[in-house]
Amino acid sequence: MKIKAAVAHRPNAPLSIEEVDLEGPKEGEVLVEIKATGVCHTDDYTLSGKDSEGIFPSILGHEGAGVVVDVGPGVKSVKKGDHVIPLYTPECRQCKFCLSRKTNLCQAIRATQGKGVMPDGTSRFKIGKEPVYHYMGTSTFANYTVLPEISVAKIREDAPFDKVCYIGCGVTTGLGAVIYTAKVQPGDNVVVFGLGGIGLNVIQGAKMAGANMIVGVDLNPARKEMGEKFGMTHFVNPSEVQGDLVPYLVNLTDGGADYSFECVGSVSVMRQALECCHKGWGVSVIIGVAAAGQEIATRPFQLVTGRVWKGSAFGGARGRTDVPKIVDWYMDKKINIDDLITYVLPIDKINESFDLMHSGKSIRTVVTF
Ligand code: NAD
Ligand code: AHE
Ligand code: ZN
Repeated sequence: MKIKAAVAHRPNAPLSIEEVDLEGPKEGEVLVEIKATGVCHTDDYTLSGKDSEGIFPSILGHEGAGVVVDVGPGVKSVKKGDHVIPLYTPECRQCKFCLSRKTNLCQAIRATQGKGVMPDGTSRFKIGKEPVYHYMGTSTFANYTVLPEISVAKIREDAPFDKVCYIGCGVTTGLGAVIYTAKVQPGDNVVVFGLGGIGLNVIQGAKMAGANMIVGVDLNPARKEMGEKFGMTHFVNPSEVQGDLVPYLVNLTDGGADYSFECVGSVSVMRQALECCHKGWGVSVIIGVAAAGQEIATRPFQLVTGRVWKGSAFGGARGRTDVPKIVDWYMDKKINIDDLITYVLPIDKINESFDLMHSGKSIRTVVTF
């Protein structure tokens, strides 16, 4: 079938809106009509050419919501008409990783997903005779996409696509890092670096968990008001701090953070996030994605003296199990998504979403079809 997609032909070039051929779903696959998609910093990162797994030409996008319009042979868990959120972290419930109960990182299709192809090793997208590659197993910058059955979470039908698409990445990543990865407890002091589409959801999660101090750190002064709306108790702009940021934060939190979260993707900020943690027990969670080739550093003494460095992908959430619950939280008004969606644009204007991100004007832009 002919579909409309925003194609990334090469790094750093604007996405090109064009007609693409999409082959129907094969065994174990589903065809989804994408109704809305958020634009995440990770899409921008891959488009920048710094992602070691970035492949061109490809159809980016991993924060979508839509409707199943066709299913391939053998598909049992979803049917035509089901409302779904595509999952870049699938949940097969059969691989060693799923069965371990220790991680959400299902590996059933990770190798082919990282190569931009479906599990059978081929792409469903083409322009003329040339393949166009999938991205993160989702490719939501298209009005139709094909996904493996294990890469969709069925959600309730009354949930608005243009809001719950954000649960496909940013909301779940931020809330989940607090609830599933860190397991923040009432009374904990939390420091969040980077108050964008992810960090504000970390703040929202910390508030839900009953944290005491929720300190937000961002270079953009406009993020203070938004942070406070979501439960931030203290705002720190590093450019306004006299002297080093780390001792300032340790002092502010009476010895250091119980939990810190890095939501920027900068290795120097990752070091600050670890070192502002409390001696003996503070845990720092890396969420930000740093460019290929970058490495983190600290004195081992920081770990010897009890600080813990860990990471979180998709908030540690098991997509098919947890995403429908997070949709319920939104519908029950337990979480606020609406105020974080600062712009809604038609697909033809998707390139403006990257300009809004770079200028610091947007938290999340949602693109509709
Ligand atoms: P964003 O652009 O919306 O927000 C980034 C924020 O960081 C901005 O507010 C910016 O002002 C701030 N910032 C920049 N430099 C800073 C510094 N030195 N100190 C403090 N703040 C600084 O991006 P986002 O969509 O929120 O994504 C954040 C990061 O998380 C990206 O690296 C993205 O790729 C990554 N990410 C990871 C996962 C995961 O599963 N691990 C999921 C989604 C996004
Ligand atoms: N291809 C990238 C990996 C980037 C990365 O870490 N991605 C996160 C999700 S970011 C969503 O906005 C993730 O889920 N990681 C686990 C995984 O298996 O990819 C690179 O830098 O190489
Ligand atoms: Zn994302």
